[in-house]
Amino acid sequence: TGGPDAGSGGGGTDDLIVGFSQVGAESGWRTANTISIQGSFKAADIELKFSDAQGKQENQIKAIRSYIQQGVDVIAFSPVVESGWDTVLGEAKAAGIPVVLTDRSVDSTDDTLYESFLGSDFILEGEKAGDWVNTEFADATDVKVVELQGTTGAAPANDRAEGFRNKVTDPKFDIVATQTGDFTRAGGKQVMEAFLKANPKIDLVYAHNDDMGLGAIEAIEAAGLVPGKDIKIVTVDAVKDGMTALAAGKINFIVECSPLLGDQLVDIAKKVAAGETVEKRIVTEETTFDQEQAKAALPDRKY
Ligand code: GZL
Repeated sequence: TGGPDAGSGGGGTDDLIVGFSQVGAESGWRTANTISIQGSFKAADIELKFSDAQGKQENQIKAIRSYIQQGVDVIAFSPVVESGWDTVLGEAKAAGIPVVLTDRSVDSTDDTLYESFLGSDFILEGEKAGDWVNTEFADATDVKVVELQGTTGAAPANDRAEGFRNKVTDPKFDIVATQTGDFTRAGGKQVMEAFLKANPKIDLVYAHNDDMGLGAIEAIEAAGLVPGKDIKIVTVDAVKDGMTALAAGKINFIVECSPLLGDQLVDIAKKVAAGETVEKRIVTEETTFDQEQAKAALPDRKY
């Protein structure tokens, strides 16, 4: 009893237990992210306790408290919104359980509350979308823009909005409407229907993810307009359905946001459990796609 293999926790990967709280299942990106994380931990033969919060912060807080009670070795999660985590992360710290952030971050000023944040630079993603807009509309004089924002309060929504506005500064661009579609296809469709009713002229849709862009396509077509031509669309993620629409000419540009964080999370969890220091911030590598690049990339896309 009590030997190194007696489930002492952190004694080695074979008895390592990690608790993960996932945002939900709101988009194609999220599904791919879940598959990546579950697949990587299975391949590493590390026990992963996994919970889906259905997009509710209180469910994530409950899950984290449960992992603390269970005495897992590492807690990892993707915070659905940026704020409101200091108390529960303080409880994990008091219990001596290290925390790793993936995908989205928190706005806690106390960065001892987590060991590492692995995820994309969402401001850069917004800036990449803005750069494309400036090029695409270089010769235009009066561009009416509508924005489908991600989940209110979520880091990708806040930062993709900020990054876009860092770049799209010429007064010829007029963001006539902006509203959250909650990162879902249904949300994007519903909000775009309202935008179309309220705005006689729309030249561009900036959607914070592919799923809302795909919903906007349905609304645009239902209004008898041609997406990608009458109304141009730029989105973020580059999941298979988005890339298919891009290759078909219904979307004009996609900024990639990689959901494949599983292997890196396994590596961080093992190091953290072993008491090794890890990089505080690990930025995901990702690119952008135009319509031609999407056609070429589609056959090899894993998600
Ligand atoms: C981004 C991730 C976002 C995706 C959406 O890293 O948090 O949440 O862009 C997903 O598709 O719903």
